[in-house]
Amino acid sequence: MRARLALRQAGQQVELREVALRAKPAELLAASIKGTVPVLVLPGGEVLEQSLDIMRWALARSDPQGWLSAAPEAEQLRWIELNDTQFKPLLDRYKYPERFPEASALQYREAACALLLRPLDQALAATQAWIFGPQCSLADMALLPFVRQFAAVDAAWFDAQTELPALRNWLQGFVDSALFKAVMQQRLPPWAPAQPPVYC
Ligand SMILES: N[C@@H](CCC(=O)N[C@@H](CS)C(=O)NCC(=O)O)C(=O)O
Repeated sequence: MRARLALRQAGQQVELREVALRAKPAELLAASIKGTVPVLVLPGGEVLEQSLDIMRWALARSDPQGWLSAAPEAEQLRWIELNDTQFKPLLDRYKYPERFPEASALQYREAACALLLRPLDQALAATQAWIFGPQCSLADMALLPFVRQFAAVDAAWFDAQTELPALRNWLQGFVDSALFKAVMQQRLPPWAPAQPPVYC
């Protein structure tokens, strides 16, 4: 999702190949043995295997709203690293507590709130807009898809969280945005070798 958001924001057209993770095509594994998505194969043969690298590649080519320059890179990376290395594992545990029986879903949810969502709400309350100020940043777009997933685990609970008003507002703005809607609308069936190319 975040790679797709950045590609679209940057107006970079790439061929999209949807992957069913239960049936990874040989072409995916040939490009990237890691077998995770997303993977971007560049015309020169270089392969980008991390969503964040794809975001940066796209925005380095065109960044019409200045996501990269909205805040110093180190400050943006602090939020992104917290999300990717600590919040994402808690999100997985909150989503699938049966796979992680060491704690309960509610304990994982509380840990995720304490780690990321409350600090994020405070940052957003201070700016009344995006994480760093009036301008959307790479960090906002790198985090939003994960916060959206978190909210969706128990939407009724999330919507009742009056202690996270700025965060809820930020998420709602994203869900309502033309960029998010455009990416969501282009949902594809899994790619097969004979399929004609589909571009974003
Ligand atoms: N750090 C990687 C994480 C990628 C990742 O874990 N992707 C998941 C899907 S969202 C995946 O491909 N998992 C492989 C699998 O479930 O077999 C990135 O952001 O690109």
